[in-house]
Amino acid sequence: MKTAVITGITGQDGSHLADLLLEKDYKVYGLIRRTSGGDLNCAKHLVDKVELVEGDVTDLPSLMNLCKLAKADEFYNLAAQSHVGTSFGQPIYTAESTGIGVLNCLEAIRQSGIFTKFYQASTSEMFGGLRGESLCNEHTAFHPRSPYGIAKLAGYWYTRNYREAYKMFACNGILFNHEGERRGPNFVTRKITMAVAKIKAGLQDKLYLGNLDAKRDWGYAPDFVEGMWLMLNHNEPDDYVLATGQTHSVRDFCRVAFERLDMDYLEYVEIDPRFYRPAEVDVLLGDPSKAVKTLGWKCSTTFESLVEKMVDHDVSLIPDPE
Ligand code: NAP
Ligand code: G4F
Repeated sequence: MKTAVITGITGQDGSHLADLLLEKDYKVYGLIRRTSGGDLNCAKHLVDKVELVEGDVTDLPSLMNLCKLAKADEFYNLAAQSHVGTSFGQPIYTAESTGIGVLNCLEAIRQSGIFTKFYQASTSEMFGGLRGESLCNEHTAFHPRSPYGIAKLAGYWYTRNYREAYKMFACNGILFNHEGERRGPNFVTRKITMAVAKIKAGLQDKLYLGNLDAKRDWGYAPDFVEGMWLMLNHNEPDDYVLATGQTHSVRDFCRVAFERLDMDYLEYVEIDPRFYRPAEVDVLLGDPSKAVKTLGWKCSTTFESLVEKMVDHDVSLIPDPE
């Protein structure tokens, strides 16, 4: 039986990854933060299936404790302050959790002396958008546009440095946006699909958004966590882009989501400048050819079916008026 550690297990990706590793018969340890409310968010269904250990990626001793306890074959670092907009308001905390947190994980593994493969949740935000090229791949120059993107870029380089300096099996997954039924409510896709369900049920009147013209390469989260596992189970450590190779605007997402319930987004969506960002990433579009060719990775979900799955799920959460 293989053993894995997941930081960020209460989030969208961490919970999907835990489901995948449990299916593969792994023993899974998840790092959780102590919160006043004790809410496990997306990990509620995992309580009896995985070992949950309290700690924080900003706290090296808690990570060393976890490494010694788990003696893991694989360590997936998914913990981060992951909201780009929030990172402008909380840049220091974002640097500590999203950037230095990666260094803490790598040091904890190195100091434990146990051979553990490491996955770092890097991001397309490091590219900062398309500038001249038609899509981004592993060779595209980075130009982050937010404190989040900058912190992630530090994490990317820490990971590469530990691979080169200490011969660690350490990989960066440079993942483009991926969404789904467990997406946090403050990310634009879930904010839209939750609003669509509530508006249809008469529980909400309007949906207030920021930049409708931003374009993202949106895939389905369960496809992407499979790619994380493939990276750590390849024979050589390396860095890979995971993306769908298609891009759509926030406006496109609204149109398809409202149409799913026979509504016209133009009647409900209003602009609130509070949701604009001080610096925007206008267009993201990724080229996953390396992961497809080398790892056999594929994404199975189209943009339209992603939107439909999310809307249908949020409709199912609306309580029956009876
Ligand atoms: P998410 O839903 O926001 O989950 C973030 C997780 O990190 C939560 O479990 C959160 O725990 C945990 N966390 C935050 N700060 C922490 C800290 N200081 N110590 C320990 N845990 C902490 O994010 P996601 O969408 O699943 O993304 C997973 C990772 O992939 C993130 O690193 C994100 O930046 C990166 N990424 C995501 C995407 C995407 O499109 N989803 C694309 C590229 C990269 P709490 O529940 O306690 O808050
Ligand atoms: O859903 P978003 O907040 O995701 P964003 O900024 O692309 O970041 C996500 O994907 C990254 C990978 O590329 C991850 F690294 C990161 O952790 C996160 O998962 O915003 C998407 C777009 C942006 O252009 C934003 O300006 O939607 C635009 N937008 C328009 N109105 C909005 C809103 N975003 C949010 N969150 N809320 C709005 O009301």
